[in-house]
Amino acid sequence: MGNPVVITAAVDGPVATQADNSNIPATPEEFAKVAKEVYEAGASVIHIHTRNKQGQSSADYDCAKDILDAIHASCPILTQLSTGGFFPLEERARLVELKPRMASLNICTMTFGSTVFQNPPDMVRKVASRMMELGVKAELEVYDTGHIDYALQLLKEGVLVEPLQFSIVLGVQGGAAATPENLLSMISRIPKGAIWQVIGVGSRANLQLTSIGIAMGGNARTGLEDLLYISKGVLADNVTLVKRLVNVAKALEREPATVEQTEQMLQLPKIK
Ligand code: KMH
Ligand code: ZN
Repeated sequence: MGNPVVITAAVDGPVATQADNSNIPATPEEFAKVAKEVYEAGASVIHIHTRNKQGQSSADYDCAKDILDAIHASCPILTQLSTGGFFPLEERARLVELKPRMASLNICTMTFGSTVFQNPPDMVRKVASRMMELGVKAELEVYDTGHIDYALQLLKEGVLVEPLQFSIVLGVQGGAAATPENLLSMISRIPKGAIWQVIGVGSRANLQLTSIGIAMGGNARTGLEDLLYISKGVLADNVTLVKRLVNVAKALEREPATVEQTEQMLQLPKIK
């Protein structure tokens, strides 16, 4: 079996809480436990949104540090810290100082469901440059075709480095809808040499679109950030979602990438 697939587990997200799905981790210990479980199930990357000890979304530096430290002590999974969410970008951006191997970078302001996801251009440039200085690889979350063009503009300006690492996010209200047609259109616009994964938001979209992405040679993400229910009325959990995606990959004759393979495939900078 050739062409390994990088599987990312997005275990919590910025919005839902344990009241919505009790399988969402809240404390550092819970993050560490789920990290080990998804790692053993085949994920090589964990995408994390910082939470305080009460399990609420937070941009607190110390809370993020505690979560990262607990995960790093539990298993070798690569950590990707989110700079997304609905706090001002100045606050979210501080988290990159913790030097995770990767951090998300949302490069455009947009409507996001009933709220506004604020990512002002000058601040985005600052965060991108700082990530480059620290050796933190930017995971570029793109929600529509224009965001890919904007990433190329930032590359031209020298605040991003190749290979660009795109996450094609489909299914956010305010971004492109979760359809195979939109996915194909977005993939066709990814520049040669860039790396990409599929993020499908919502129960049906998640399985359908990540499967198409894997079949087309891309990487894929799943987890409770992207869907809370595995099927109608049935709450999901992170490990089951990762196992399901690993089974899809294997059925398509691709093996989940190991941590070492992922470091090479994503060309992650050496730890500084
Ligand atoms: N839930 C994602 C689609 C990020 O992690 O940087 C949006 C998000 C971005 O939270
Ligand atoms: Zn996220």
